Amino acid sequence: MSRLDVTETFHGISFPGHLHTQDSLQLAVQFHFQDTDILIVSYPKSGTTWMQELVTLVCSRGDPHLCWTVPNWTRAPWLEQYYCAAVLEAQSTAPRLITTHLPYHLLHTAIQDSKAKVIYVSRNPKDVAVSFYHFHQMANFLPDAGSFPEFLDGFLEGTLNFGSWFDHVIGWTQTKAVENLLHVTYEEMSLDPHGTIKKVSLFLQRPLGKEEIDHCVKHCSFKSMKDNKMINYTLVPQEIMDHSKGSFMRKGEIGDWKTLFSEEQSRHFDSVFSSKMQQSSLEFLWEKPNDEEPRVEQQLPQNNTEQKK
Ligand code: PPS
Repeated sequence: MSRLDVTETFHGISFPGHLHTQDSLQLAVQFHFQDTDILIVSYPKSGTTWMQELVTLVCSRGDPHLCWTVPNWTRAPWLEQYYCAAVLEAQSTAPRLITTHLPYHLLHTAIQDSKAKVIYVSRNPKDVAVSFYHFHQMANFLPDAGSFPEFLDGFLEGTLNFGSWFDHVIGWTQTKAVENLLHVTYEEMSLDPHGTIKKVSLFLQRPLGKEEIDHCVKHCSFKSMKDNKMINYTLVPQEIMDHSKGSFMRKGEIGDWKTLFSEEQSRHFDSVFSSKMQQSSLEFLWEKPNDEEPRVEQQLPQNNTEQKK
């Protein structure tokens, strides 16, 4: 299946036709979750792959064997991609680890009565936009990104592939969206890997010892993952992902948006953010705390997320 130039539009959202079909999207929204399933949910470029690695390691108590021998799309397939059903069918052991970029409003019917454990991963949307922009340069299954200002407009308007970041985050993190949901941010994974792994392991009811947590931290570090072909997408043929134009494991930093955003773009982004996130009760810690007070984007009541440390 190549279909590099095909875009599938499903419920008004564009998806790359290379891995998505109308059938695969329809199957996803009707999926029957098992109570033992673990579902990683994210808007693209928010730390999905990192969480796939982290959860794989937590489930193996820090043993990297699976991470080094099985590609991430086989051990944690994307629910909406065409090969998912076959991969899950071939798996005999629980828990099934499944990934999705679908927004809540498309998946809520399938997930609402399930006891599956959902881990929602979010990231500073400015960093998401920059990472996604660079990814468009190398991923031949995504449309031409255009200039960065054009791309940023598309991001803010929600017209890029996978839809609106704002709808995605608001939908999945609203109160009682899902019974068992843990919200983890890219930033806390970066700033407090030990604490994050402990938190994820407790959520999955697989508490780990200190040494096991140390192993998880080591094997899901940026450096370790960048060198691991099971997760760095170098197994994907050049005509699909052009590695001469960039790396999937690109920088792995907090705040890289500052390299591309102008001051004016940043101000505009902040004002769109404030207006679109008015109804959200999330608090975000997006800057590395130094001597100053960390920058908190919004301070409203907390809902079912657990990202305050
Ligand atoms: S995708 O295509 O949606 O699955 O992409 P996703 O995995 O969500 O996001 C890719 C970005 O995550 C960074 N990444 C990491 N950063 C720090 N540490 C680790 N271990 C790590 N693993 C992945 C990856 O480099 C992409 O971010 P950018 O900013 O482009 O480097």
